[in-house]
Amino acid sequence: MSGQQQITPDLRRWIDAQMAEGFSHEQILAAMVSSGWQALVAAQALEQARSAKLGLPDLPLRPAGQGLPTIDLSSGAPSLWLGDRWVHVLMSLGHPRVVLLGGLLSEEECDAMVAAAKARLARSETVAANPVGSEVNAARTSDGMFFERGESELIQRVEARLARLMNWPVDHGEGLQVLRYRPGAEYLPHYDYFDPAMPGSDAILERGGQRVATLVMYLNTPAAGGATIFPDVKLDVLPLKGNAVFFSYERPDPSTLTLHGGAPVQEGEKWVATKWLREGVFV
Ligand code: PD2
Ligand code: ZN
Repeated sequence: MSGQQQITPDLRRWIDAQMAEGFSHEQILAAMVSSGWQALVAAQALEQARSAKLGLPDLPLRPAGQGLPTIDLSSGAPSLWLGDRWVHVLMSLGHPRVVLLGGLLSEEECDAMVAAAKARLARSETVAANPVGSEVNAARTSDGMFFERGESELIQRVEARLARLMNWPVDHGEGLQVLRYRPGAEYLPHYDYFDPAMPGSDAILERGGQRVATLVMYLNTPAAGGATIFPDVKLDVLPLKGNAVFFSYERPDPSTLTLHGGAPVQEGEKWVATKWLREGVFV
């Protein structure tokens, strides 16, 4: 099939009916793709239906294969309306592309995400003997878990807000990852993109292409330490509950200056939720 398909009223009605039947977003997307819809169009139609359900305006459609996640600061205003919440622009850097945001999540949203993640971290500790599906990451001494995309009303609400913030569809993002750092825990400097030369990267890249941007959201305020650091430009972002740091990388290359890490937590705990954005639909 050539050319971009159009989202028709019939398709929107069909998606609404599937959502009302209780099918998951993943199931609806898979059904659309297997009946011939282009993945990007299917993801955008689903995104529109999801926004309508939340009473939010439609996201502009993104031309396939173009551009990067972008926070539109062109209005020059210090706060951006994301359909359900104002977010404050605290700092913007051109290279590396970094934007620091204030008040992206409410106190209640942070607490609810920590509570939901804590229950799952505790469970994963009790099944630690079974390493299937677990990630071994020597550079990181925190504990982690993933929320499934759209798995709860809270996650849907936050993901829809992030899609608006970064002008990037929900389906082009991985599920939110939550990390808990205890005192002394850290994340050594790294790049979030996948090194295409690494063995096994083909399989990773098949699931939605490269990572192109990261949003780290702070779910609490540690008593001391735990900054997100960008050593190339000597930038330290102090973790404050509800705030977030966004950075994007147009190619998987150190010239993006997006080397970053989590400095050791000195006192208290640090909780973050990370959203990684992919070039294409992440499956
Ligand atoms: O927790 C952080 O500050 C941090 C630092 C570096 C998180 C990530 N990377 C990440 O989730 O990729
Ligand atoms: Zn990282």
